[in-house]
Amino acid sequence: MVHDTQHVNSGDEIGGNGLPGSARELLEKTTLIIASNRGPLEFHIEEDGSYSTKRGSGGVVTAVSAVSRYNDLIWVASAMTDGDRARAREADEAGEVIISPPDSDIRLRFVLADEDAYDGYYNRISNPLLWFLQHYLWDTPRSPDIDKETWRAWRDGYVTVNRQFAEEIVAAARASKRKPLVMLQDYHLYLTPGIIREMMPDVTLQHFIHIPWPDPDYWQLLPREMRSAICDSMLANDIVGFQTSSHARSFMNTCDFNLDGVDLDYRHREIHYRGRTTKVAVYPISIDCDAVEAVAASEDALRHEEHLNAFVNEFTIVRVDRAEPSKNIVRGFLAYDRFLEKFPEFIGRVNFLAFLVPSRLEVLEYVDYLDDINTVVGRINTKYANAAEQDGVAWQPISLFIGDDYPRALAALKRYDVLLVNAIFDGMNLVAKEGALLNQQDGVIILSEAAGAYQQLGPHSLTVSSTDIESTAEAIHTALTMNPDKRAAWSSELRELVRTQNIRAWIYAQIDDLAKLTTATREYR
Ligand code: GDG
Repeated sequence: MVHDTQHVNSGDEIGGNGLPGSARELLEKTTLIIASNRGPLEFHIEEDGSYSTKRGSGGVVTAVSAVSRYNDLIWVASAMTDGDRARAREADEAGEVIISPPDSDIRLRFVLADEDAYDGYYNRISNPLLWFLQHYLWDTPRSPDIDKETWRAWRDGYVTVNRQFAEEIVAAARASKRKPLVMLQDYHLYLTPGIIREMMPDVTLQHFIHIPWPDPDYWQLLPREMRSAICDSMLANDIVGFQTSSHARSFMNTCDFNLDGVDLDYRHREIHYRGRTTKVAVYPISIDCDAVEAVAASEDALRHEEHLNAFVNEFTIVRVDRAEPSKNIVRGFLAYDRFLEKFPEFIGRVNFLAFLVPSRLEVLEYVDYLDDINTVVGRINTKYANAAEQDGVAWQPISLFIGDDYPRALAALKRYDVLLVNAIFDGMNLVAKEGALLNQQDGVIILSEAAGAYQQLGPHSLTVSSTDIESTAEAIHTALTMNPDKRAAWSSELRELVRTQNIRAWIYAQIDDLAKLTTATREYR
């Protein structure tokens, strides 16, 4: 097993001031253009017609803010709210290339797609087609059906919006006096680098993929025209980054499989294609420890923690996830049921608290999955309805907390004896890192091998195969009966690892690699 931790700078190397000198020098000479489907902030229209803005809480926004003081930074993103769209139109009419919202250091350029094109790009191709493909989620005898509508969504949606992204990025780049450095995010924008490269041959392009990259055989479920276009465009990047080394390797193999004239250099993780070299790198994403700790210590979280006292038991198992098929929530409950069957001495002494955020309810599979979750929880709770009492009332083995409440989720992470993170295939699973940072019980993490976090946290966690209900039940038992010294040692190792390999380390490692690349090619000199 290859552990990729060495690739990311440690907190100590980064030091108090942060960035290595060469990387800082690069940032001072360039304009960093970050492009992602969802932007770092949203505009809303108030009753008096004025705009208010709401900043997103995602880790990437925090990471980028950490480097923004060295750089002339611009974020290119889809206009998603009515306020975004109105503000984008206003900017277009006024010839305002970059929007600088008041009270914010973020500067923006919106991509304003027409409704139909956006629907094809987002609701038909990105989610679910690419998301399902990249998480190996298809029940292949039945799905996907690539039909006339899919092709229309590809040509008039995905291709169109990716072109628009490229045009807006190039417009932002041309408006800047400094050299542009473009960092693209994720699966919504696979065709964007190829178009940018045609428009600006000398630009530096980097693309980070937050989700898994499956093997070339599985990519064959997508028509050749689509997958070749994706690979061809991705190789217009100078660097393509992944969460794990296995995703990186699969990407290299997928390019080789789908394109003619590809030359792979596994030793240096490089792909040579059409006279260009693309470096393939591994940057496991992480969390903003200070921000996570601040939310966990907030009044809101403390209030939730108090409320959770009524739900914890002698032993408490927690999971925190979007209600998302790739997270493997149903099998987690089946494993818990099996654990109670095999080890009946735990009946009445252990509670499973599941904090689930409803997600993508416009996609049928997600609605069905939420139904499956409710059904299995109902069945298990009914099965044990008269099995034991807790504080004088009937014991309930599983409590479901459904809804969007981040402080509550973090409050729960402080309290687990076991955190179950058993994703089928996943990018990183930041929840595992948040748990490692916040937990106050020397809790044990059960991690599936195909969760991205496994490569870093695996050595100090119990690991399972995601489909193996029997072994997951055993792992729950092992965790709950583990020697306290071992629990304490693992917890402290994990906390230390997350503290040093934090979200700043993630972005600094990328900028550092870009600096090495531009030095090697004598660009920006
Ligand atoms: C994608 C990839 C990759 C929890 N409850 C609530 C809430 N959370 C937070 C968690 C965590 C985040 O949401 C979920 O992050 P994950 O990494 O676990 O999963 P995805 O959402 O699937 O993220 C994934 C990630 O991108 C980053 O690259 O790791 O593999 O799939 O921080 O604590 N957030 C809100 N309300 C809640 O109730 N708003």
